[in-house]
Amino acid sequence: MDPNGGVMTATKRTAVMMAAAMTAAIAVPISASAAPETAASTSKARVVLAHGGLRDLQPAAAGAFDRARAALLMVQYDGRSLVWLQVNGIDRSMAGRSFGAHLHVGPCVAGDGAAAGPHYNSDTVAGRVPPRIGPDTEIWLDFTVTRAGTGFAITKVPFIALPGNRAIVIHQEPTDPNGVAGLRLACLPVSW
Ligand SMILES: [Cu+2]
Repeated sequence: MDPNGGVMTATKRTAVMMAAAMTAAIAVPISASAAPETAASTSKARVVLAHGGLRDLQPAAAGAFDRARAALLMVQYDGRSLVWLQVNGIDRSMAGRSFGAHLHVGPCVAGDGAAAGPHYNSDTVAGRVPPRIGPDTEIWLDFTVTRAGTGFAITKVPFIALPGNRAIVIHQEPTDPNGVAGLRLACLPVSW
């Protein structure tokens, strides 16, 4: 209900949705321990948050992400996922350049890019052969570096990634239509 008695505007609706997402994020630890299970809880959103300094996957050379930090927010609901990635502290000489970033199945291990394994692909998980590769079956979060040395990406996918110790990997190049983005530069661990 709109407290002003009028039709809810698009701006208001967006604000309400964002507030709901933030409330869900805050509510997760509380509802997990306190709230009794109800029928409605089956449609509850799960919120995954990860943040911290990026781990260096190319420690032998100085890189643009050596001082970077990142935050990832993933909201899983109704068989879908909304994912936000914010990267700060990127070398400002990279302004205007775009980098590929994806959710990979394996963990984020400093100095060991291979440990992250392949992209998380919902077709692969479902056993579909061959798997379709694209922004609907994988979580792609390519970003372009701003003059302030930040990057931001948002994506929505029609699946919920299974829990695990996983990695957001940042690559040297933008993602091409085959999902290829070159050298693995840095990663952010994400577990749920
Ligand atoms: Cu990748």
